[in-house]
Amino acid sequence: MAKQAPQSDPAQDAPEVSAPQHAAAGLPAVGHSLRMATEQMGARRTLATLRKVNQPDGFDCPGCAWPEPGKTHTAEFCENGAKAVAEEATERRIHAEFFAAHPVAELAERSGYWLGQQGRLTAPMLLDEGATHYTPIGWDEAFALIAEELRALDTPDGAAFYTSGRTSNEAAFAYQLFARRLGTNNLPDCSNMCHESSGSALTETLGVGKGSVSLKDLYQADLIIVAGQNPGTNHPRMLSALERAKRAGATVVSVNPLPEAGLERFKNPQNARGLVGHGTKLTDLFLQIRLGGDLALFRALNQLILDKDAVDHAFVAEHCHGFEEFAAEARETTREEVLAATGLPWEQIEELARMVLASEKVIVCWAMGLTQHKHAVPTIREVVNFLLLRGNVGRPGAGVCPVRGHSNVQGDRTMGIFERPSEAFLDALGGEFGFEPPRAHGYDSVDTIRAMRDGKVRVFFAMGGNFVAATPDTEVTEAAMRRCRLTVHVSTKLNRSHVVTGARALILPTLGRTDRDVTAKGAQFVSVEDSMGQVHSSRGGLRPPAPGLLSEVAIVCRLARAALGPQDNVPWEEFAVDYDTLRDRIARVVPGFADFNEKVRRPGGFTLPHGPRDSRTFPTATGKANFTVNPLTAPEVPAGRLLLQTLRSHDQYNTTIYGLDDRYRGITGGRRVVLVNPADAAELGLAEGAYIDLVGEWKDGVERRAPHFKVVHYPVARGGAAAYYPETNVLVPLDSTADISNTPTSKAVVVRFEPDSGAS
Ligand SMILES: Nc1nc2c(c(=O)[nH]1)N[C@H]1C(S)=C(S)[C@@H](COP(=O)(O)OP(=O)(O)OC[C@H]3O[C@@H](n4cnc5c(=O)[nH]c(N)nc54)[C@H](O)[C@@H]3O)O[C@H]1N2
Ligand SMILES: Nc1nc2c(c(=O)[nH]1)N[C@H]1C(S)=C(S)[C@@H](COP(=O)(O)OP(=O)(O)OC[C@H]3O[C@@H](n4cnc5c(=O)[nH]c(N)nc54)[C@H](O)[C@@H]3O)O[C@H]1N2
Ligand SMILES: [Mo]
Repeated sequence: MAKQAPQSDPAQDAPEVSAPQHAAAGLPAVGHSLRMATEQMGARRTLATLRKVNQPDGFDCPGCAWPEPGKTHTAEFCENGAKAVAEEATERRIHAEFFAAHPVAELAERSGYWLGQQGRLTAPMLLDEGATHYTPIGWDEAFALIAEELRALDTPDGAAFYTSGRTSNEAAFAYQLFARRLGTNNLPDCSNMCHESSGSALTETLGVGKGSVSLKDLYQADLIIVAGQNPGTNHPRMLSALERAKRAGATVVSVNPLPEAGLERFKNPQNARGLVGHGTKLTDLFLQIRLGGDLALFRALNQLILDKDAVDHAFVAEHCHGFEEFAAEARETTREEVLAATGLPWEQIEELARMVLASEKVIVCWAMGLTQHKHAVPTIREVVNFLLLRGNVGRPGAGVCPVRGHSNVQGDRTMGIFERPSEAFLDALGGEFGFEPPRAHGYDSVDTIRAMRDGKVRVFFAMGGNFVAATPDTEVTEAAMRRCRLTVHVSTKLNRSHVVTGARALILPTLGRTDRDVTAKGAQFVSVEDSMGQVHSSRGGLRPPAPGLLSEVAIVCRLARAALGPQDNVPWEEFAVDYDTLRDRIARVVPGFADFNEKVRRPGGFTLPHGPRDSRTFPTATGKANFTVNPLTAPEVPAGRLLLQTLRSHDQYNTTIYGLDDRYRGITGGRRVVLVNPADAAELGLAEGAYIDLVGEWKDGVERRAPHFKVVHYPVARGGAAAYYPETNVLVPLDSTADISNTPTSKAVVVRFEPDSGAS
């Protein structure tokens, strides 16, 4: 078995466990964020930077995609936003000498945490064929080298262009245009591993693959169900919105296999009561569901609504399609199936149903706990059935709320980062630039790995992200990357994907959100779209980490010119220096962006149109909102095994590790822990504090092992376990993906426990 670098150094990974907390944020969060920020940035830079986060004249927080409230507080950021900012705005630097001192083979032994701590990348670097070290390369030479490798391909489909969700609208638009001018739709993105299931389910049922609510709707809702999401860590500013909703009378229900501190109680660090008091109780009802039980839960609710005939018949008759087929199936649901799949007491489901019936306006929020299962798409379709039944789409205070992850992941998709673009989008793009875009669908993230493994993709290019660490089946993926002719990463920080390379590799450093972006045409700004379809500008203010660093837009445009040649009629040079000219093109290609340059300059930006939300028009195949029939399924777990979900700790941003603590869950000083219910632990003989190996089981019979995890007895729902991503990605089989969306099943891996084989 190939040896892998762990995310944290085994020698320093010594987790300590104390009781989990029951409230999030408050004074400790403020202290924690300021300490991490000043460590990285120094006091003066910390103050100057954090003051500009999410302010109308400042930059969009690179933390998450939660929207900014209209009237911003002086400090519209959160503990984890501050950490994300500090990670980027750090004063540490990686220069060419660093690469001269550290051979790639040595860097490949380092943990992801260590790599990330070395600082911002400052110069383009090349790892040449057979070389042991990265060496400096000029920008033009780097672009010429990529162009040469692209030209050597038999077909443009031999290249794949990955995007992580921090990329701005402007850079994303230029990037997809470049890929399509080259002739490929191979535009995999992080969304494929994230909310793809939401997009698939919502596009089919409502006609728009995005959420239908605004912050105002949350404030007006009677009932908010938060399923499969840990906002205390991953979307801390959402807690302020939930707090405000509660003040206005909303009931909040949380559906999760874990009691998550942030959802239980919130101490708002932006007011005195939150800083020192007990905070606000957020969750009125906690349903501790089994992993993968949500389809059954929503089905049971739907059956209860049908039984009581509490259906909004007028809405269903006017706006929906497929009600009868759906209702016939839902009426057949048996209580036994629901209890087995959810593990919930029936009384709790009835209690939730009573809340639903007492509520006029209902919102369902969700994230990875729903999207990363084999039956994720049917589960989210059932959530839509649930909302449609009582007319909870397209009216104030109600709707679907998939809570996005990366700060511009939604905008990137709007800009055309998609391996399966619509014909309408391609027509508009081709019309604007006078060419025939490729029509064949491209590879998503999982298919890109398969294609690299099979020798079909030979050039892998990544606009941000950390592909080898974020994707499943780490050993398969790393071997696939190594088969490429060339791997290229446009990055702000060093990560694992820079040291697991093709025959040749390039690191192209770039500006981040917090950096000032000045071109020959003066200061530029970019734009992003939040989780609620609000588009606004983002302008960094810090001196860039090195002179001569290029923005993502400039990198794409200069590469495009090098690869497509002087005869290409797209004005790449103009785009690279004057982003207004790019925005003018976006305005003509992407629906909802008319007058982009004018609207993006309004304070707070503008909201994209959304048919279901704005006028109850549903651009689906039937022209109506579609009810769907979703056969009831739940993960099966053989005796003596548990179902493992891979989730985030409080001190990480996806594959970027900020620290070794998971404060709310009471874990400090280490990441190699597995949370197991004490009753399951007793049955399986897993003593608290014992070290074990996690061994994945899947139908292909391949052994996947993650060694040396400490057992923590924790109140997780029975039959399930939890451990951190990306240490556990080695356990997720490449071919174990969600039906329809092809998203890796990161929340459902069958594991058995074997004696500890030692630290790596
Ligand atoms: N600080 C910080 N912020 C982030 C990120 C980060 O890493 N750090 N990542 C960003 C990104 S890209 C994303 S996508 C989001 C992720 O945001 P989340 O989706 O909140 O992230 P996870 O840690 O994967 O948490 C999944 C949650 O779902 C629950 N869950 C797991 N399986 C099930 C299930 O079957 N049913 C139900 N009902 N619940 C389940 C888990 O117990 C956990 O509470 O956060 C974004 N924001
Ligand atoms: N097992 C398991 N696997 C998962 C998940 C899970 O829950 N469990 N979650 C999945 C999800 S939801 C997601 S979104 C993916 C995340 O997958 P990715 O988006 O690929 O991973 P990140 O860790 O967010 O990428 C971090 C890197 O991005 C670069 N970066 C940061 N900011 C910028 C910038 O402004 N510009 C550029 N060019 N580069 C930048 C830095 O070099 C940093 O090292 O992982 C997925 N993988
Ligand atoms: Mo994500």
